[in-house]
Amino acid sequence: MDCNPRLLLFILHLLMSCVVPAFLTIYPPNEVNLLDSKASQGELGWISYPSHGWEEISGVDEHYTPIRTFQVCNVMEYSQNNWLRTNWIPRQSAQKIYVELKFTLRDCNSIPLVLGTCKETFNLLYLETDDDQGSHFREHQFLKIDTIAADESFTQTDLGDRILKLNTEVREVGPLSKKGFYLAFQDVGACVALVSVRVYFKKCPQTVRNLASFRDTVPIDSQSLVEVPGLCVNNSKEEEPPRMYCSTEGEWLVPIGKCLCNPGYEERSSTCQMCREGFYKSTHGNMECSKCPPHSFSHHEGSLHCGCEKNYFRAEGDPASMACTRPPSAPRNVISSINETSVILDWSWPEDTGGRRDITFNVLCKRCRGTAANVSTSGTLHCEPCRSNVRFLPRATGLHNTTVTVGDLLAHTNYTFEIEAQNGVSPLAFKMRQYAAVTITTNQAAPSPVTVIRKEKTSRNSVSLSWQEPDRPNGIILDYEIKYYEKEEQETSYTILRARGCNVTLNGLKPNTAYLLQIRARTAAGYGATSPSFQFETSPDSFSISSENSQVVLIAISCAVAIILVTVLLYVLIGRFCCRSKSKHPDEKRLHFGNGHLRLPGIRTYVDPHTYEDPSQAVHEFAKELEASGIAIDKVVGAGEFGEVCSGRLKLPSKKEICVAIKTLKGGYTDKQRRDFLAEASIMGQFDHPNIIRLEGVVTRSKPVMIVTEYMENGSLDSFLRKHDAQFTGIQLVGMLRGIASGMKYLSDMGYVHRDLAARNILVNSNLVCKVSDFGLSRVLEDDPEAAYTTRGGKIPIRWTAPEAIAYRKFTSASDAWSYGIVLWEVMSYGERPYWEMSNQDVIKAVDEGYRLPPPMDCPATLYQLMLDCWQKERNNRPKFEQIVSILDKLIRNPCSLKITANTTSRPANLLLDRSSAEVPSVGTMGDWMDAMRTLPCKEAFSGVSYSSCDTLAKTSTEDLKKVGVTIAGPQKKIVSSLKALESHTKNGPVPV
Ligand code: ACK
Repeated sequence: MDCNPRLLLFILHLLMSCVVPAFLTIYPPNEVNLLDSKASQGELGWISYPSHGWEEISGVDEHYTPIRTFQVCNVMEYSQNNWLRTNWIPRQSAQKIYVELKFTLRDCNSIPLVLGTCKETFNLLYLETDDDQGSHFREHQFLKIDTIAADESFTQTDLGDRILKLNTEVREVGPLSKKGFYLAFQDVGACVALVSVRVYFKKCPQTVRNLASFRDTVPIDSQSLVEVPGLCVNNSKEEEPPRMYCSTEGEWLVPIGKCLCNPGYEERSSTCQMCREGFYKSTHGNMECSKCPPHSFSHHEGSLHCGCEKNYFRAEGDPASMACTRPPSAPRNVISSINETSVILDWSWPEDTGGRRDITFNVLCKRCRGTAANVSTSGTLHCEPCRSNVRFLPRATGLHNTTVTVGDLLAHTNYTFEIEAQNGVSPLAFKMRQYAAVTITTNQAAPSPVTVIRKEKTSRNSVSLSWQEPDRPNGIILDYEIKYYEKEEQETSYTILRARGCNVTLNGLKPNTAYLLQIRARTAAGYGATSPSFQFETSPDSFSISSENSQVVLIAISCAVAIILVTVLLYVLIGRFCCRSKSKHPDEKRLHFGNGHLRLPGIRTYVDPHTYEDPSQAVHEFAKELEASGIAIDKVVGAGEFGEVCSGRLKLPSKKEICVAIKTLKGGYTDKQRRDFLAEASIMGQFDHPNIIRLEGVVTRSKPVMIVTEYMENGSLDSFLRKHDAQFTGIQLVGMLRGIASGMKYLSDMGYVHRDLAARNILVNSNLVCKVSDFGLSRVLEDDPEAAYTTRGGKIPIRWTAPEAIAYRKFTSASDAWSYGIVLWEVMSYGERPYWEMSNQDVIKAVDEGYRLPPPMDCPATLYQLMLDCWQKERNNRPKFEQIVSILDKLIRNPCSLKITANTTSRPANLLLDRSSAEVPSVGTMGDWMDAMRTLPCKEAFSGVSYSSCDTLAKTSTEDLKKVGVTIAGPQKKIVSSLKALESHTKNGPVPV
């Protein structure tokens, strides 16, 4: 085979041009080239010595871009020493340089007939100089960098195989100190082609990290890192000084510190850019700009915060991320319950809280001239701020709860309370102030206690005392009650005296004995609180009775006592006989002993007008005769037992007009009808209480005969509740119930039994104040509590009446308490009919067997317990109205207690469940029940519902109903009641469980 080296070289050359690898022309950004042989299009002009050694050859790379290569292959000849020297390369800022060689090298074994001179390495050398020395070249000046061997040498020359391997070797050189250097390649007999030579140094390229920009940095020496400070990009601020380290490998390491975009700017592609319209950023930081919160806007780029829409505000301290808010609307449903000279105001949260939770309430008190009724007619009252000594509990402003108690008001005075809801932005929008107002008239109040008592004169058997009138009499003092007893006897027996003036002499006292005494004043409003106990002692005996005389004295005393007793007995008998035959007068002073309760002379007692021989006398005794010309009838509002009920206006002597209700007696009446009609006025006229309908007067001297009462804007309670099903808060309902109980307490204190207490006989005014009305059926209690008055055949409202009153006409305040329990049930069920459509006979039977109405839906457990207490079979176990008022007052003071509902607590076993509701027909089968349900307003909710058994159906709760879309309380109630009925029916058949 021909082994001519020239031929080999040619082959090599051919191969070279075909196998030039894909040279990368894009270098890493941290490498800065000082020399790149590939980049040169023309001759490189390197020095080759001797001239037949290294040869410069033109070729093309894979992209057919011309490149310059050097090759040598004098393998057939001995003692080769071929040098190739680059041009002078300026060092620039580099201290350490890298030399990257790409070359091919022929495996000596694969060259046939070589004479043992073939080498497989070549040497890389360098020479530092401060200037270009041109063609001046001295071998010995060069320092060796390394001997370069091929990782892969090629063996085949067959062109078809194309197995030439390109080697890449990189060598570091440095530190360099002179301005430039040369590289040299020494061949000592190898077959090598130097395809490319690249000389570069490394640097850390300019970069932005954590919004700080770092400049191009060249590492200083091979050991240490270079610390480089960063500069915050535009529109950003240094949070912590930014720094980074540049490694000798040209890599940035350990970024420390950072910059934050200014307010109004956000980070985008390592820069701080302005927030877009509709967005804002209020703080430094690298978070994104936020969208403007509700009710705010930003019309510019780079907004720090968003402005509020009209009528919306941001309170100081509201974060920029919070929606703009507005003042709340006025509180709703204000109710007032007046107790003498104090009033409890309750209200509901405003419908619109303005988007905030920091709601508080302020109550402004104004004292007004004119009457509350005047407000509705003339629309104005002359008001001035209340006196500073009016007491607010807990306080007047900044209230967090929806209730306040206002005390120390003047008796018989009109007040207006403005209740305003405020939130954090209210001070910014004072023009948008909205408040709810309620106008009330305080009642009479009992006098304050007597505090100063003096002893004037003392003897063996008597003492004279005087005292000062109470500080706050709150009206004209009718008399004083003086109670005294021997100190040692501890009040087990005591004596009561009354005095009109401020002094009294107590006679018949034991000598040398200590007594305790208490005084209380009485006005038309009743007794005030008792004074603290006052102690006095009688003088000692001046003589003692001898034992001989004692028997005589004892006999004499016994005789005297006997005579007195006989006289008193006769007096009582004669008195009783006279009373029966005489008509009674309201001011008549009587002693009542009933239920252990002592009613003392002077306490106003109800007088039954039927006991008057001439009933018209009773009317004029208790009711004011009005001029018909002063009454204007506006419209008919309903029908009463004796004629129409109208609304109208009454002109008062002061020329002011007030709204009134007018009951008329229809024409063609009998004498008895007239008497019975006017009896109601005679009864009503005796009462004066904020929860009893007030009689304005009667018209009896002209026709039609009329009874004129105050006007109650919301009509009767039962229809009012049905109209406003599920619309009141628990506390409002309790407020109404408290009013009714307070009115009933007043009636029972006066000895009056209503007999027809039911929601339909309670009237409601515009302030939700409930007043007891309808005194038609009522009768007075006789003095003896055991002697119940018996009606002759009158109609009895069975569902509302206590069993003993139905069975043997035992009407008492305790039977009124039973009716109150039914009213309580009516109120809590928003006007549901008690016992639904059960017949009267079934009701009597069920109640007699011990069954009771179930708790209305969502009824607080305490109220249901109160109902059950009112429905005690044993009437003495039922609560007195005074106790009912106090229970309800406690509930009002502690509204949280209303949250526990009877439906969730254990219920008594004797609940009467509805079997035959009017709207939910009696249930036969499951299918019937479902059909019945589908007639309700929420039928769609049921159309897709299927229940596997009556059991699951009957366990359905209000929550379950809400889930299927029945959200209105009315239908919910009916459905739940019906479900109970179904449960009862399926478990027990048609008999109540
Ligand atoms: O529910 P109401 O509208 O309220 O229908 C009845 C009707 O007359 C027959 O009693 C209404 N009514 C009775 N007294 C008054 C009153 N003082 N003020 C307003 N409405 C009254 C009652």
